[in-house]
Amino acid sequence: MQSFRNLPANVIQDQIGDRLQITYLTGPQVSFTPEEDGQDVIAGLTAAQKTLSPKYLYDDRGSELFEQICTLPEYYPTRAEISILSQYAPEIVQITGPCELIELGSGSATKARILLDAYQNLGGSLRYLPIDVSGGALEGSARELLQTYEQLHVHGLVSTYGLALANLPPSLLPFRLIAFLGSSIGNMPPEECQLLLRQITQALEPGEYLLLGADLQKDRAVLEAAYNDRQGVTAAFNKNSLSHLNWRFQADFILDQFQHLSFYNPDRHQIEIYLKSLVDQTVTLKALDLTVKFQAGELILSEVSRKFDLVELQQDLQSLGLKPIQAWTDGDRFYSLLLCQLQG
Ligand code: AVI
Repeated sequence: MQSFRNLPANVIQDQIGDRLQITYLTGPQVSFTPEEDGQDVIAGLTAAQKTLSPKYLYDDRGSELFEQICTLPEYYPTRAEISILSQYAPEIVQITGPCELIELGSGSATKARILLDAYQNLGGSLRYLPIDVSGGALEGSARELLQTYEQLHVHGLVSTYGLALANLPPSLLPFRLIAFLGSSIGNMPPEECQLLLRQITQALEPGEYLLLGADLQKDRAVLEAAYNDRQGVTAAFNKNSLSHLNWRFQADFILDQFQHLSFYNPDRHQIEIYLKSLVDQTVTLKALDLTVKFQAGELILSEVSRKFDLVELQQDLQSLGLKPIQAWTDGDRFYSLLLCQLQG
């Protein structure tokens, strides 16, 4: 069994066979610890601009809907990222050499497979450390990977990113590459994003790598179509955060009384996603002892998706000590994968 630095006392280690180990850093439901449960909802729904954390988009149904979004004709980011990865993974691994692959937000590990294939072709040991808040998804995808890759060892960390980065097990390969894909960086406010990048720099040794996926600024029509798809899957995904609140906090949101609204804010270079109350209404969240009044037309901000300028992003990374080594984009220059190396 691995030894860790500064491990919290409630860590559960699960050793499954020789090639799979899972460490639960704060219990199976880390994003909803009893102490913080719902406090962010109270703060968000009582603020002048009503807001919900985007984490409420992702209960089981929300995660299924997000998987569907990734296949929609209008939603280009997933396809663009996979096409860049598929085309350039051999080049990425040539630059990094054999690396332990650490992935923040591993989900179904579809993209990790592309990198693992390339590392496998390079020869040597294959090690994968997925980090995800969902223990079930992490274990399921890890077991599938072990069937495909006979030489692979997986050590999953069920954890929030910050906690996992502060508690990475010692590397068994000379270098590590942290992959943060899917442009999830765009869903974080700038301060949170800076904090995560700092945590990444603290987790890496000089010479080690970050592979970052980032959605780029582009024509407004392309962006707005991607977040207002014709089949209404994004609308269902957005409204599902209200059913999530209904079951988690015994709330009584009536979904038909809210409408999905999403548009590009060119000043902030971000897609803003809202739920618009269609009528004057009062909603009760019993478990939080909270009653919220909505006026017809009032908006709840449920997600922001920032779009990046590649040059500015590279400068920001450089200023944190993450030297951009190479950036790859798709043919439309919609999306970018950036490989950075931590400076000494
Ligand atoms: C997960 N994240 C990068 C998605 C995005 O594009 O910002 C979430 C999403 N929201 C609506 N559609 C997709």
